[in-house]
This record gives sequence, structure tokens and C-alpha cells, in this order.
Amino acid sequence: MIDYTEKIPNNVDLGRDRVLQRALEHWQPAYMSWWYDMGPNESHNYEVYLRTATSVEPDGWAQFGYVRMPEYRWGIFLQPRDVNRQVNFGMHKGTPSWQEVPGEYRSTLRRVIVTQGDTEPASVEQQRMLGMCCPSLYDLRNIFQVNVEEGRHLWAMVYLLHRYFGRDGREEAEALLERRSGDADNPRILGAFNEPTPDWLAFYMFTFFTDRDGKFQLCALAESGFDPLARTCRFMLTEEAHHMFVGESGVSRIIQRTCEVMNEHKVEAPSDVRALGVIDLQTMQRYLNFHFSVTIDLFGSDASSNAATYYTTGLKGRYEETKIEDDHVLSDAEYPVFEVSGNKIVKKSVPALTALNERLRDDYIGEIQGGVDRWNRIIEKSGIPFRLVLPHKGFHRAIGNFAGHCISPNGEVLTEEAWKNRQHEWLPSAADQAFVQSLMIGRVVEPGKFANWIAPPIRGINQQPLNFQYVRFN
Ligand code: BYC
Repeated sequence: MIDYTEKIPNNVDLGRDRVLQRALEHWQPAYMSWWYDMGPNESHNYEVYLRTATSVEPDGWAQFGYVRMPEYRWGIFLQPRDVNRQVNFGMHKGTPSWQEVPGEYRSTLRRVIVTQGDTEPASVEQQRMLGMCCPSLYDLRNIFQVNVEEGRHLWAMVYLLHRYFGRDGREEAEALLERRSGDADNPRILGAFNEPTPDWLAFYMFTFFTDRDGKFQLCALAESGFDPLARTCRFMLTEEAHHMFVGESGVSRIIQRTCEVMNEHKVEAPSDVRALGVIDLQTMQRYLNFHFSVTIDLFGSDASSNAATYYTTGLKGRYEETKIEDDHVLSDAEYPVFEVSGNKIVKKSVPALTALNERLRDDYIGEIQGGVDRWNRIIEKSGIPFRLVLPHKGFHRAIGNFAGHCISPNGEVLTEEAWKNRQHEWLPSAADQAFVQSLMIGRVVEPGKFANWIAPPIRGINQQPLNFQYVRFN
């Protein structure tokens, strides 16, 4: 169980290490000041029906109740230690997992932890204005739940930095509160975390696509030979599942509502659909194209010596590493990657070790396709002859082999001119964004009411009814 009488709730026996405890208690006010500045706008007096972790056991961790968000108990929770756990891949395979950071991997490991940690506050910053135009109290509560948990994920990485990386770690922890999403001088580290999330369609797409990158990266880090990192990522994954649910069900509900309105009024043309105050499926496809492409960039280059090093040294594994049947060393294995040659995309085999980013990206795309299929079933059931499709993985890429090439969603290699002429068909235009923004007028806060452009969910939170007062504004 987690001790909530402590100033910093934790299950790592923080009280026994006074120096560490003091260092984190010193960081805590800086974190709170960041939350007041960059956390959800105008939310500080609201009481929100949130779940809080009470135990790290899979079946009993959630407790629901009203919380003023600045009083949310952000803390440090690691999955319990398995004393027999080993390093399961790379050159140290078969040796006991590490409880301290091996000196030679210190800077590499720190970099991975900082990169992971940086995404968490970034997403809170990206979403901070969305509460002002929420489509319902239910949705408002969900975004706040996501935001407080991203805050906790930052705590998770900051604990590792403070506990295992000494002074450098403390400096990195401070810098995590200084960078800002989209800031020209001091931006967040990874590309997608500097893109704005200006409306709720973008928010649901982000939680469906980008939070799922979080899931896959955390799964790879949960395999780490550095046991405290593995254990903290395992617990973070239990929280991540709800974020992806918010994204998938949010997009589903928008699709559902659009299809209902299209059928009721027997309209098909996007302009007619828009005139009825719902989002046309074509615009949803363009949002999907955008969020998918910027998110798959987050997996890094197709061929990466960094990724090979992370793996060989036992720092970052593959998705479900221990379920894969091979030698877990990959010295001779190969993996297919794609590149542009002339005006064609060609496949080539490269050492599997260097292609680990690409492999994780492919695992991710497989899971994403399942979600898109579920969205299409809603459209199909409505009898509407439209299907959402994932673009080719070379489409609109800024990292890796496709960066600098103009690839259509179908995977054709285009000239720059041809791309420019057609990109508005494939990516959200200023007009698309302005239209979606035009629906984000004010917020819907009457219990049980939903904005016109989104269907209600099937059920409420924690078996509460849909007209429950999920947020009290005071
Ligand atoms: N934007 O060798 P390469 C989440 C840099 S999301 C900008 O291909 P590597 C969440 C790269 O850093 C999960 N720069 O990359 C979701 C490197 O820089 P240096 C976050 C990029 O190192 C929603 C250079 O390009 N967690 O949790 O193999 C809400 C060469 O790159 C980008 C992690 O990412 C980019 N997209 O792999 C809240 C896990 N991509 O060394 C939270 C930790 C690459 O030249 N991170 N670069 O300065 C990693 O494992 C690796 O850093 C990456 C990149 C997979 C991201």
C-alpha cells in the first residue's frame, strides 16, 4: 500500500533516505509552481472526481473521490521488486538486473529517462486550454485525470533522476520544469510535443496516437536491465491504459455523432455535414493523417546506432521482449526497413540491432490499425460508404529514411510541387482547423449534456451515471 500520510506519498521507503527526501521536497514547490502556471487553465479551485492510486497491486489500486487538483497526491510508486529478475537481453543477458546505475551507462540512461520525462509535462502544457471548451463534464473530468497522471509520470522520472544520478540528475529535474512545449528558445525535446493541441478532436487523436507511443516506449523501458526504471514503467503503464481509452472512445463518439447526423439529414458532402454542426469524416481523416505521421516520428530513425546501443547494453528492450522466441542478442538477425530510391520506395534488410526503432514502430502500427478498424465498424454499421485509412508510413515524415521526401498517403513518391498542390487534401488546412475551432465555443457543463458534435459515452466513470457532477466548479 501507499503511505498517504507522507508529504510525498511513496512506496519506496523515502523516509529512510533523508538526503533524497529533502532534495525531492525541494523540487516539489517548483513542480507546484509549474502546475499553477502550466497546468489546466482556471482549474485550481475545481473539485474533480478523480481516481488516485492507493496500491500498486493490479486489482486494487484505484480510489475515486473529489479532489482539488492542486491537492492531488502526486507521488512515487514502483511495482514491487522481483529479487530474481535478470537482464533479459543484450550482452549482459542472464546476469542479475541492476539496482544501481552501471557507471559506464550513466549518461545514456540519463538521456533516455530525461527524454521520457520531458514528454509528460509537455502534454499537460499542450492541453492546458482545452478545459475552457469541453464538450461535457464527463470529458472535462477525463482530461483532468489524464493531466494529473501525466504530472505523476513526471514525478516517476524525477525520482529516478534524483535517486540515481546525483547532481546531474537534480539539474535535469529542474530543466524538465523549465522547457516549454512550442517555445522557440527552450522547446520540449521531441517533435510531436511541440505541436499545439488546439481542439478536442486533436486531443482525442493525441491520446489515441501519441499516448500509445508512450505505451510502447514504456513497454520497451519496462524491459530494462536497470530494475528501478523497469518497475516504475510497469506501474506507469497501468495509468496509460485509461489515456488511450479516452482517445479511442472520444474519436469513436465524434464519428458516431457525425454518422447519426448524416443519416438523419441524408447528407454526404462535407460542407452539408459541417452546416449541421458536426465534423465531417474527411476532416477526421486529415487529423488522423497528421497525428499518425508526427507520432511515428517519435520512434526515431529507422536505422539507429543509439537504439542498437540501448539494446546491446541492456537498457531498453523490445516490445514484449521476454515473450519473443529468439536469442535476445540479435547478433546475426536482420529486419526489413524501407527507403526511397529514385522515385520508388524499396525494401531492404538491415541488421536487426540497428532497426529496433523501426521494429517498435511496426508493433505500434499493428495496434493502431486495430483501433482504426473499430472506428470503421461504426461507420460501416451506419451504412455510410466511407472508411478511415492509415497513411503509408513514409507519409509526412520528418525523422528517418523518409525525412525530406514527399510521399503521398498511398505511398507514391512525389515531386515537391505535386506534394504542395495536394497536401491540403491530406493534412488539416487552416480552414479545417478554423471549422473545428468554431465548434469549440464555450464549455458544456450542465450534468448529462453533451456538445452537438459528439455522442455521449456508453457509460459513466466508476459506474456513476452520465449526469453525475464529475466536476464541481465552486
Ligand atoms: N523529435 O538515433 P535516433 C509518452 C533525435 S511518449 C526530435 O533515430 P534514438 C507520452 C534523437 O533524440 C514516449 N528529435 O533516435 C505520450 C537523437 O538526438 P541526438 C516518450 C528526435 O535515440 C503522450 C537524434 O534525433 N518516450 O510517454 O534511437 C503524453 C537521432 O535519433 C526525434 C521515449 O521517447 C523526434 N521525434 O530514438 C505523455 C522513450 N526522434 O542524440 C507522454 C525514450 C529522434 O542526435 N526515448 N530524435 O541529440 C528514446 O528511447 C529515444 O530517445 C527515441 C529516439 C526513441 C525518442
